Amino acid sequence: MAYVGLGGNVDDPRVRMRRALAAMADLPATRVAGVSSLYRSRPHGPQDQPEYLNAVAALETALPAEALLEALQAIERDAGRRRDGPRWGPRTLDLDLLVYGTLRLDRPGLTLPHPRIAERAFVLAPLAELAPELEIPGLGPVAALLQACRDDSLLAREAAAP
Ligand code: A4P
Ligand code: MG
Repeated sequence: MAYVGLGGNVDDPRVRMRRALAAMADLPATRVAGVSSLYRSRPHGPQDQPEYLNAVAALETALPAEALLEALQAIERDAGRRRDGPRWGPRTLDLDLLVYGTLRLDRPGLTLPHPRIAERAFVLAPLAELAPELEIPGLGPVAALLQACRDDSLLAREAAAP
């Protein structure tokens, strides 16, 4: 199972996430096996930007990790994502490959698990909701990571899915 983090904070991120989920479901040999609730969070990075919405999706896929990341980047582009803004600045749609099975990888274009998982409550909370028993390769159980995470950016869990 692969887990994808969805985030955005401008131009109606909820609608963009819904479209991104539909696009992921359309990828070859791929099924969206589950989606977390939406979470509202304060921005990590520059504070002079709107709140974020975040969620996590579980994908069952036969695509290799590199091909999956490329496909996610194509979906970001289609959502109008511009890469010329400041790092950690506002974005219409950010898709991060959080976990890909038990794979551990450290390549120039792809690190797995995603390097900043453990310090981000807006990733750990939806991930733990979706897969409470998940072991994050090299890091441990998601529930323990969430408990140990001192990030206070998480504001609320919305009732609805994206
Ligand atoms: N890359 C390497 N490993 C991965 C991976 N596992 N998943 C490379 C995705 N990408 C990976 O990413 C930069 C490069 O990382 C890619 O070229 C890819 O080859 P990017 O998406 O182009 O750039 P980015 O997203 O602007 O930078 P970065 O450092 O990935 O930012 P993050 O970590 O995605 O953070 N605050 C809240 N509350 N909620 C958020 O969702 N998101 C960000 C973006 C900042 N603050 C936030 C949130
Ligand atoms: Mg990213």
